[in-house]
Amino acid sequence: MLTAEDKKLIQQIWGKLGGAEEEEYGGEALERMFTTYPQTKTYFAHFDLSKGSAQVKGHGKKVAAALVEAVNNIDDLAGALSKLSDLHAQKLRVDPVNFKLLGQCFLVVVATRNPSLLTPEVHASLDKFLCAVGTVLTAKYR
Ligand code: HNI
Repeated sequence: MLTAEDKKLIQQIWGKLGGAEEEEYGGEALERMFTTYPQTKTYFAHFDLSKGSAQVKGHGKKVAAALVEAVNNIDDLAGALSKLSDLHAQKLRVDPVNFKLLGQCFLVVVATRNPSLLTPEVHASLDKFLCAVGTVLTAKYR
């Protein structure tokens, strides 16, 4: 459950990440996920997963855009992510454990690029937010 304080911190940090760079966060998070947790590559067998892959970058942009959409609709995550929730649950069938892995990688990207912004409080709120997104994307599994 995201508190009013969590929402404030999440919207603030997102405001500070910066547009162009933000797009790269998704790609870097994916690259880290594939390298650190190679089992996640099974879902992307049809992708070129080599270092610097344009396909991974392009997919990262889509993931980042979905996260921005979620931040912009933080009071209605289920509504904002409804279509993606259908896709991940009914078509892609990604095991829910993988959302935690991608979330961790995303946090590492934010941390390495913005060490001063990721205070323990922001870290905690961002972690809750990423977990909430994962919960919505896997809600229709049951
Ligand atoms: Ni995910 C497609 C967003 C987690 C595997 N995913 C998408 C798309 C978005 C997206 C956006 C593109 C939809 C479209 O084209 O209409 N994915 C997100 C978000 C998260 C997430 C916001 C969590 C923060 N996805 C994951 C995880 C996995 C995953 C953890 C597996 C490890 N996603 C996929 C796959 C596709 C996908 C596979 C289809 C890719 C393709 O283009 O074929």
